Amino acid sequence: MSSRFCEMINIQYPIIQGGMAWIAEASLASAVSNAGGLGIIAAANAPIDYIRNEIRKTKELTNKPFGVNIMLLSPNADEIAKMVCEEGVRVVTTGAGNPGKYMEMWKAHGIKVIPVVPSVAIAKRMERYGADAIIAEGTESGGHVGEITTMVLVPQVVDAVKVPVIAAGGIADGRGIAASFMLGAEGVQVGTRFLTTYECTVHQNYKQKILKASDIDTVVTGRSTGHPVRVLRNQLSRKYQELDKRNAPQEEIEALGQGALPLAARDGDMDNGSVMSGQIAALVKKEESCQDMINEMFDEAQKLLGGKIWAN
Ligand code: TUI
Repeated sequence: MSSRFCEMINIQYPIIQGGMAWIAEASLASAVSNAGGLGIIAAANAPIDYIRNEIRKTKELTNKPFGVNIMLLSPNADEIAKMVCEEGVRVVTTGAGNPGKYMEMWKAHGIKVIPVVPSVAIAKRMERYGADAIIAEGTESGGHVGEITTMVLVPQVVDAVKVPVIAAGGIADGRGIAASFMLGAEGVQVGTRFLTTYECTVHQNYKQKILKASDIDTVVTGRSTGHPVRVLRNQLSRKYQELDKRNAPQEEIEALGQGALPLAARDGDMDNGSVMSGQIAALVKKEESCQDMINEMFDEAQKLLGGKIWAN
């Protein structure tokens, strides 16, 4: 089994923690990195100084590699792209758009760039721009999603590019890791299962909603806005669905989403907040430390694969 990805980033286990908006900050990122994975701080729509501070805090909490996820729909994306160079960040993952215009600057600063992509065409384009690895994210994921499932997307992206491919979407245990490797991935990105770790600072109500979720509890809202988002069903998702059904104006739909993420993640409002989650939430059954979670997942994957899939 290849450990090309681990060697590239200098991590022990080939697992990236998803850049969950309003959730993934210094506490979670440093815990994942200290456990041997790649912890990620989500820049999302946050102000630049907030993110800079999270980066500095993470550096105090770990001396292992960590990264920053830049959500390209953010009005601050240009500023954040420059700031990560100033702060000496070693790895950047990107989401919700094309990072092409920043690539040269990031490469010049020695940053490893790992874009998240929802299709083969975008994966090929990212490799041409100089991506060091590609995260192929299936529609099972939480948050902003594409159309294609992980099972279908990953092997096609593996065939289309030479750089390591990281599978994302629907992975929450050792079986998911083993399956991803069988599809040709050299690593996984996991979001939803990290939500219920002790080090994840998301509101306790959010954790409980993940722990109680069943297989059919997520829905994709906002398809008509061009930014479809997978969330756990609640009062807000039902409002979205009503607006979608009667072809409400874009502005009305987008207004509904304003502030909905922090409302769920920080204030714990499970009715009016946007509770982003992957379809795999039902497989998440307990709260635990990041270290225990990662060890358990990779022990199981190793048994299933009959060999090690990581560096040391
Ligand atoms: O980005 C994500 N997941 C996210 S971002 C987010 S914050 C948000 N909130 C409200 C509305 C929209 C976003 C929550 N979850 N995943 C990675 C991802 N990237 N999924 C899809 C894409 C993507 C889409 C198009 C990547 C590239 C792309 O390229 C378009 C182009 O122009 O080439």
